[in-house]
Amino acid sequence: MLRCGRFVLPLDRPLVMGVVNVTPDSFSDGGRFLNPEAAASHARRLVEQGADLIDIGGESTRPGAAPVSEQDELERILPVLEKLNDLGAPVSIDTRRPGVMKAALAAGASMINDVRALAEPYAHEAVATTGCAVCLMHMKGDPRTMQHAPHYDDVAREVKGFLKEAVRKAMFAGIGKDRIVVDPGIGFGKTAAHNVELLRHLPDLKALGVPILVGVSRKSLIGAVTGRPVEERLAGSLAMALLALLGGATILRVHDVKETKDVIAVWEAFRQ
Ligand code: 7PJ
Repeated sequence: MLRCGRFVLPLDRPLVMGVVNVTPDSFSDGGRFLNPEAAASHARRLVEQGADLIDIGGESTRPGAAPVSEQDELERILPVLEKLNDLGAPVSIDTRRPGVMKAALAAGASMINDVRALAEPYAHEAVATTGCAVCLMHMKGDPRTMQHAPHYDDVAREVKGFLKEAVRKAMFAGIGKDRIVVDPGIGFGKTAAHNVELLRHLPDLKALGVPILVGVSRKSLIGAVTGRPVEERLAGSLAMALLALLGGATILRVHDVKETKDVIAVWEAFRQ
């Protein structure tokens, strides 16, 4: 099980994390849920569709995205969080900033999803003193430049080594293993070939002894493989989600919750 603030999530079946972006510039749904009311009702709809947790982001991390100020990030996230206190499912906040982590956790968030794996000063402290869960993700470089010719000698080994060290640091800071999730960071400083290689080596990450979160939903990887624009990547995303399950993923971060639940149903029928 995963300890996640006031929630405890079972891990005997795969979980779905539904994405709600409150950014004007996210690649697949940027600008749709900038209004807190619209964002909150989208989160509720995703939970009705079967999302086990909701991930809210106020700073786009898509390739080339410009950073936003901490103030702007807080102004995007906090009004949505306030409206979701009775959601009945944990809310994760996608942020790299310790100040945003603290404010969000105080406002009822149950998980921190950090694409920088708590690299900023005081990020470990912001998380350690609470009971929230944390997702430690691998990223090479930063969103502005990460897709400029990323290079690895052995991508699977490098990512696993990074995540192992990130888990060690988190535990050293006092974050219990039952609160930690790792993520290879599909699309974050990786070519399509790197991403496929990582998916193929996903079972290697099981040795870290914590749940594996994977996000492929609508990503450019799906575009590279299928040749489809972002609004036509559902089928490719679902097929890739099934491959992630096959590799041992326990949490799928997706935009299309209802369809992904069907993939999980197929997977459950197959594996039993
Ligand atoms: C991911 C994420 C991911 C985690 C984004 C997008 C780009 N957080 N935030 N893993 N992707 N943990 O939604 O496609 O793959 S933003």
